[in-house]
Formats: sequence, structure tokens, C-alpha cells
Amino acid sequence: MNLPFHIQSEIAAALRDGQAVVALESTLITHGLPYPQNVETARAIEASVRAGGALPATIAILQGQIHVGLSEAQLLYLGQRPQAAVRKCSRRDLPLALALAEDGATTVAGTMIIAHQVGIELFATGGIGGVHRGHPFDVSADLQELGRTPVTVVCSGAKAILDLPATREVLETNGVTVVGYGVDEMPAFYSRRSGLPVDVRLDTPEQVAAVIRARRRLDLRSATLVTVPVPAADELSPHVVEAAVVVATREADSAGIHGPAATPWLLQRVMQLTEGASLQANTALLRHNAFVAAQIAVAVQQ
Ligand code: PSU
Ligand code: MN
Repeated sequence: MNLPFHIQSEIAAALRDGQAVVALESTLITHGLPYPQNVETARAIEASVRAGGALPATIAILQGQIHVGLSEAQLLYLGQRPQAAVRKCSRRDLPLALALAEDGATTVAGTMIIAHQVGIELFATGGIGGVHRGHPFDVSADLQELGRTPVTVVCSGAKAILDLPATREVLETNGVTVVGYGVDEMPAFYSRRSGLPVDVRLDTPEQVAAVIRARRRLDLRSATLVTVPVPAADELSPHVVEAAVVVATREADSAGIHGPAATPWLLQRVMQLTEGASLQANTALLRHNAFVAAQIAVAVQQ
């Protein structure tokens, strides 16, 4: 087989030996945060995975080659590239980045595909994409991918800029098992509660590992979504978030921002409108989710 993967040797060895590995996405590095906070955050997330007992595998495309695990130099390179120079890669975009020898950042969807291809079960991120407010047909490819690629995505729910009730419905339609990790309702990204149901509440990595094993025994092709609330100390008030999202959404609509540009634009605008509080919540939940994903990865290997 001649697959276009460059797997860091430490990660390749871990996968061979059945050690815990956690995949990480790269869109939040290129399209989510400004330099140098993006690189600092990426490093902090990797450190959290290690603290949880697993190896981090940040996934990105560099000059048309898929990398599983980035060196310090590669992370810096990606973190300093202008957003316009990096293709944001969901399923449809992956062949383009490879064929055109481009740099590409993988979204939740893109990262799930590559993680599954190289045999990584756990993937940690901040929030998944979903149904956009006021645009019921602008549905993130993340929701399709969760219905067709059997990995476990650890996140804090869907991004708060989205239509969360509609996103919850599509998860159900697509056959995605939604776990609340230590919670009875789905978190709402920057805030701990959304009022939306989970399919089950689980409280330990071992309980989640049992669900993953059952899904594998059934050979289901859909994902397990583990939703973890932002740490209470870093939570934003739902009212503050909602006020910012309403303003940002109205502005995006009048500026005609849509498609793949919408999510990064809205998140950045919310960051400005909350004067950085959303950035603080975002980095805190990313680090916490990475730690939880590592613990689940360890439990799955036992
Ligand atoms: N984090 C950010 N900005 C982003 C994303 C994450 O700070 O743009 C990405 C995630 O990778 C997620 C994607 O998968 O946004 C969803 O975008 P879309 O709605 O175009 O599918
Ligand atoms: Mn979108």
C-alpha cells in the first residue's frame, strides 16, 4: 500500500504496540486562533493529552502530504501561514489538497477520516460543526461524517454560534451516539448547559470504553460523540454568549459570509464581542477535552 501518510515514528510505534493515541485537528490552528495563541494552544492541548497518558497526533496536510503528528517546526509553519493559504479540509476537500500539493487544515470531518484510516480511535476537539442559524441547509460536513466514520470524538458539544436544537436532531438522524460525560444534558460549548438531551450519561473512561467496544462488536460505521462541559471556572454565561452570537450572526448575514468561511468568522467575532472571554473558555475546554480523551484512549486499550 502506498498511502500518502507521514506518521511520526513515535506515533507509528504506539499504534503498532496498542498504546493510547489521541488525534487532534488543525483547523483551529489555522482558522480558529491568531498567531501566536494558536501555536501556544496547540502545544497546551498536546501536553494535556500526554498528561492523560496518551500520545497526541495532530493531523494536517503539508504540501499535499498528510501528516499524523507534527514536529515543532511544522506546527510553527502551519501556525504562521495566512488563513487564505491553507485549504480548510472536510471530506470533499481532502483529494484537492493532495492533488494540488497544498497545505490543508483538517476540520472535525477531515480529522475523523484520517484518524480512522490510520487506526486512531480517539479524537479531541473543542466543538463540532452543525446546522447554521437561519440557514437550515448550511449543515456542517461534520454531522455527515459522524454518521459514517467509526471513531470517538470528545468535544464540548456543537459550537454555540449554531442552531443547537437542529444540530441535535441531525445527530440523532445520522445515528450518532451522544454521551454526556458527567452531565445529563449536552453542553453548549462556552457554557455547560444547553437544555438538550444526551443519549446516556457516563461518568468514567471505562464506561465510555465499554460503549466503544460494543459499537465495534456491532461493526457500526457511525461515531461515538462524547460531550464534556467546559470547566465551571471558565464557563461563560449563556446570556452573554447568546447576545454576542445574535450580533455576530446578523453581521455575517448582512456581509454575505457563508459556507466554510462562516464558522471561523463567527467565532472570531464572538471573541471580539466578549472581549476575549470566549477565547479563555475555548482554550480551557480544549485542554480539558484532550485530557478526557486521553483517559478514554487508555481505557479502550485495557
Ligand atoms: N475551531 C475554530 N474555528 C473553526 C473550526 C474549529 O476555532 O473554523 C472548524 C472545526 O474544524 C469544525 C469546522 O470541524 O470549523 C466546522 O466548519 P463548517 O461549518 O464549515 O463545517
Ligand atoms: Mn458551516
